[in-house]
This record gives sequence, structure tokens and C-alpha cells, in this order.
Amino acid sequence: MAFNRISVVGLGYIGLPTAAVIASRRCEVIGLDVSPKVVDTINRGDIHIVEPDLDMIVHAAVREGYLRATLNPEPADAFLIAVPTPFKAEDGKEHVPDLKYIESAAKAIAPVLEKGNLVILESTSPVGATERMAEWLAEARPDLVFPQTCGEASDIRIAHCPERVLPGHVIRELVSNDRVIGGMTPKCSDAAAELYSLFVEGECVKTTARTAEMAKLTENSFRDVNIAFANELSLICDRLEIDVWELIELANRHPRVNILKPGPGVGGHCIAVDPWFIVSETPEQARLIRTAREVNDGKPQWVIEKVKSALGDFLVKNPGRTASDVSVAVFGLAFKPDIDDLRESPSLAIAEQLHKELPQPLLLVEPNIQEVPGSLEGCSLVTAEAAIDKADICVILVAHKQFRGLDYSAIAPGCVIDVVASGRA
Ligand code: SAJ
Repeated sequence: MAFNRISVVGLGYIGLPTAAVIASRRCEVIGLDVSPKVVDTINRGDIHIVEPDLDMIVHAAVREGYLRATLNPEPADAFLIAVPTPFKAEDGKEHVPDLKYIESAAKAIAPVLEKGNLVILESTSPVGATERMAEWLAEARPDLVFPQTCGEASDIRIAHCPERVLPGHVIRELVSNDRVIGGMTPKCSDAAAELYSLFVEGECVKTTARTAEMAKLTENSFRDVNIAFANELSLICDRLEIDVWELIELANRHPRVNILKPGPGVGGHCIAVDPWFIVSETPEQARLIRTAREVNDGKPQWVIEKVKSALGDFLVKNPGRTASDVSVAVFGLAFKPDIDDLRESPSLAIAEQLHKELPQPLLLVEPNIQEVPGSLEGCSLVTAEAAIDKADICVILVAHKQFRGLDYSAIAPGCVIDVVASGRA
């Protein structure tokens, strides 16, 4: 199959890097997005998201004419859909996958589809979403035949090939990771594998669309369950007055034990979301996966209680002081170390809650941002040293590299709440 022109639908954290990497292989790429601002930014050779090295690659691809963005669907040989799949509340259930963006992407490209085209769904999706997308395409184009009705004789090839890249390492992982290629038929898998061979150096492993959907959900659920184990251990150890970090280090010396790190909770747009796609479909069976989600989602509140209890103890030990003159510093707002992404961050959620509940504005230490987030208006962004100098209580929520080796000896005993063992990291 010849891929002279590839359309990437959705130019976000996955779509834009993918479009740029394909374009860097000297293939014509058209990026389709619903946001005029995003389209303009990319057509200027700039980027609207933060990802190391992406700016350079987009800039070069646009300048050399291999990448351009548009608001209007255009014909192409292959369409790669990378739109968000959030969850919604429906029929009394809280975490139901919301396929509205996939539906609108399918409806947007349907009019320009041509016989012989390949459509790939990259968005993390509940099992069955690829088949659903194929139905939306078929409804819009009764003149074409699709794999769900015609199998290998279809005019359009359809596959699910989930993205698996780690934010912060997207450009490297896009090329080096193995790819799961889930075609609706074996020929659909072959066509998709051929497309990925344009830029993937990892292995392209073929399977069915449903297995590919479940594989992606499984990977993120595996990580969520393992983080929940670490987070649960941190609660148990706190109760038993054991240092959880020392405990994990010791247990991990066993050749078959590898416990992850406890933290303030699980953030980001994937690991805290995707397991619900399994729970939503199979609630009776997915008991461990659901519990892991609940353990991780409960961690921010546990941290907040820790801060309030430290504040209570501080006031008992310092009878001349009142809550309104106790200063609390929060170290780290990002959803994980060494990035500037605050979206779906448990640390930001903890800071917001403390900001609401404590009378004194917080001191914020977040070396990766330049402005105080709107939800923390009134708080001040300060250096780590200034925070330690001014604060009575320090709460360390993210193990940013800048927080290693900080000296908290000026802070009273019991007033440093280090949720991520930043000194050890
Ligand atoms: N976290 C811990 N303890 C740990 C590891 C992580 O508390 O030991 C927390 C992080 O601080 C963060 C959250 O978990 O809040 C998620 O971070 P992450 O680094 O585990 O993962 P993401 O969300 O940045 O990216 C994940 C990756 N999935 C897996 O590693 C299985 C990535 O490969 C996926 O492509 C991405 O989700 C996605 O888009 O689905």
C-alpha cells in the first residue's frame, strides 16, 4: 500500500508528535484539528504543548512543507485518529467511557474517505470502540463497504493501534516502542503495520482490534494496581510507624519483588482514567482494578489530613500562634517529577484543597512553572530556599530533581511531610 499522504486527526499530546515524526520521514502529513488556534500555531511552525524536542521537529516539518494543519478534512491514503477519550457520568454510573470525540472525528473524515483508505484509531478506547467507529463510518458512507460486513473484501481497512508513549519521552518512544496492531481483519492489520513501518523501529505485533484495545487498558491498569499497592503500603506503614521507603527498598532486594513508589495519588490523563474503561464494562469481574483506582484516588485526601494534623500539633506546641499565622509551603504541583504538566495532578488538587481550607495563602514551589495557577490565586510562587525560610510546615508532593538534597533542618520536627521521599529520590 502506498502512503503518500497521511491525515492525523487530533493534534494534541499524541497526534502532534505522531504527525511530526511521520512528516520527518518525508511523508506528506495533514493535521486535522477543531481548534483554529492550534491549527494557526502549528502552521507557524510552533507548538501548543510541552514535550522535549517536539518544537524542533514540528518547526522543520512545517518549514520543509511536509506538515500542515487544517480545520477541514481532506482526502488522504490513511487517517490516524488521536482524539481524547474521557469518561462521563451516565445512568447513575460515574465512569462511563465517552466516545463523543471519536464519533465526531469519524463523522468528520467520512465524507472524504476513498476506496483503499486505511483508518487507524490510536485513542485509548474501551473494548468495542473500533467496531463502533467502523459503524459510524459505514452509516455515513453507504457507498463503501467496511470490514464489519465484508471482511477482507472491504473498501476501507480499519485497525486499532493504541499509543503507548510516556509523556516527556514521546519522541523517542514513538519510534522505539513496540506497537500493538489490532486490525478488524488480518489485511487491516497488514495495512496498519505497513504504515507504522514508516517510522517505528520497535516490533509491530499484529492481533485483533478488541485485543489491542484491551492490551492498552491492561498496561495502564497494571501500573495503576501496582502504584495502588505502594500507596496502600504507605498507609499501613504510617499506621505501624514503619518507614515505607526503607521497607520497599528492603523488599525490592528480593529477586522477584519490584514495588513501585507511593506518592500523593495517581495523575495524568491515562492511568487514572483507563482502568475505569475495564471496570465500566465488567464491574463484577474487575474488582481488584476498581479497588486500586479507589486506593489511588483516596491518597490526596489522606495527604490533606496529614497536613491538617501537623498543623494541629504545631499549634499545640506553639500556644502563642493561631492557624491564621501558620505558613504552609507546598513543594511540587505537576502530576509527576520533572514536567510542567499540572493537568489531572493530585498535587495540584491537594494544594487547591489546602488553599480553600487554610486561612494563610500557601507558598508554592514549582520550578517548572512561571505563573501561579488560577485556582491558587493569592498564593505565591517562591524558591525552595525562600519557602523553607518562611514556612512553618513543608509538604513535599513531587520528587522534582530540584528538591533533592534540600535542607529542612530549620523546620520543626513533624512539620516536614515528605510524601515522595524527595531526599531519597
Ligand atoms: N506514579 C506513582 N508511583 C510510581 C509511578 C508513577 O505514584 O511508582 C504516579 C505518577 O506520579 C503520576 C502517575 O502515576 O501521577 C502516572 O505516571 P506514569 O509515569 O506512570 O505514567 P503516564 O501517565 O505519564 O504515562 C502512562 C504510561 N503507561 C505505562 O507506563 C503503563 C505510558 O506508557 C502510556 O502511553 C500513557 O500512560 C498513556 O498515554 O496511556
